[in-house]
Amino acid sequence: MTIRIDKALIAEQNDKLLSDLQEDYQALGNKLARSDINIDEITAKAEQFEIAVPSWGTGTGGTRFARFPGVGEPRNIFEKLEDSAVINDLSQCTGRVSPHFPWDKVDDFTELKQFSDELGLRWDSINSNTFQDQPGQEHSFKYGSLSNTSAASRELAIQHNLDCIEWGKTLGSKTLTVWVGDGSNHPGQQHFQHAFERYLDSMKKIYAGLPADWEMHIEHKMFEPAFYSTVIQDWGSNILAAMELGEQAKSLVDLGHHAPNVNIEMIVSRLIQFKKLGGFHFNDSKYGDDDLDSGSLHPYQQFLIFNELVDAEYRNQEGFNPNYMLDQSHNVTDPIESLINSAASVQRSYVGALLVDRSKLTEYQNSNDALMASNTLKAAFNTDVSPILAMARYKKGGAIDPIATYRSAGYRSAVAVKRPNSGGNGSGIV
Ligand code: PSV
Ligand code: MN
Repeated sequence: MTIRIDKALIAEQNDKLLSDLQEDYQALGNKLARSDINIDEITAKAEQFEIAVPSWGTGTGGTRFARFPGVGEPRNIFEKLEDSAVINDLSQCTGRVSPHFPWDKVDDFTELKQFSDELGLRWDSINSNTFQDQPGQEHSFKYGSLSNTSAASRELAIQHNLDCIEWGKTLGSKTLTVWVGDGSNHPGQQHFQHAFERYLDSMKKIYAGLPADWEMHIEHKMFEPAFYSTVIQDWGSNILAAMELGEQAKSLVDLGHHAPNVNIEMIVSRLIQFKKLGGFHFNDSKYGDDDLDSGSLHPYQQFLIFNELVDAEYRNQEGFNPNYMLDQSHNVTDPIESLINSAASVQRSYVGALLVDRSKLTEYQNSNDALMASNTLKAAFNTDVSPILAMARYKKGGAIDPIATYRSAGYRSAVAVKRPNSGGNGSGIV
């Protein structure tokens, strides 16, 4: 039987916090009104904000050294969905789940769709996986998948992506996300151009199987598992591939997949300009693809990305409809808490960016007033929008304080009883 957070408990916890929230909301509303901002309009936008949860993020992650399984972690896609429902019940902005195949493969996708419907969840982008071999796999991906020198391995990788599209159709998804770890560890190991040609050739075959109302999102990553060169290592290779494939192919930006100090918000702007921004995998990092909780280290970078996104939204930029998703590895926290916190952190960046005085910013940019342009962004970033986020959750039936409510519900210990420690969650080290 599915365990949910009791609605009565959410209401009871909210009752204790509501009058303080109303006071804080009123105070923030008065402050924003002085800048001609209507707080209720901002809250209405916050209510519409959605970010998907990665199915694999609900399990405990690990490093290449070890994985320490969490208590009561989900053992299959049905249990991952149960946890996702809890996250959404409390946060009210994570109604979609992004699956990863074959990790989440089931025999009966109609049954899976029925189960997600019952939980009130929808399906986000389908992630294919050709970065590891499956048991008994006939042709290995050890030396790459879509760009492998072996035609048989390439065919297998192409077919897997086509299968993902079929499974996604049953689930009601509209996007296929393709990330490959193909690359090399030694200078000279791989002919750069030929590997990219083979990749494009394979991708064209997948693209040909894409339904007309689907998009294909290409995800680049600078390094890992390949440590010398990676076929789709940067946004340059990414957009080139997306342009070569056609309109339905777009680039996906995972925040942890760039060289250190790269200006990600500017990459976002370029992709928006050329109608190639497909979506995001949000996370944070200090050294590499650390997959830390969103906004835990660089909240200003996250805000600056949303500054570009909100700017495009307000300009009604053609072809602008990016998909937001978290892609994190939770090694030392309860994944449910991390995902709730991270979704709220990304939502905070969105709401903060809505507060930027854009006409003033344009004036300062045009008059080359660098200091005031920067201060205009900082004024929005430094505004504590917590009351707006809490009010948006409350109005949608979520928790004013989702972490506290989750902890008082005792969900983790309740599911631990029916989910004995498996030692693994099927997703390996993510
Ligand atoms: C690769 O590091 C990545 O960011 C891709 O999105 C994968 O699908 C995901 O992590 C899980 O390994
Ligand atoms: Mn990713």
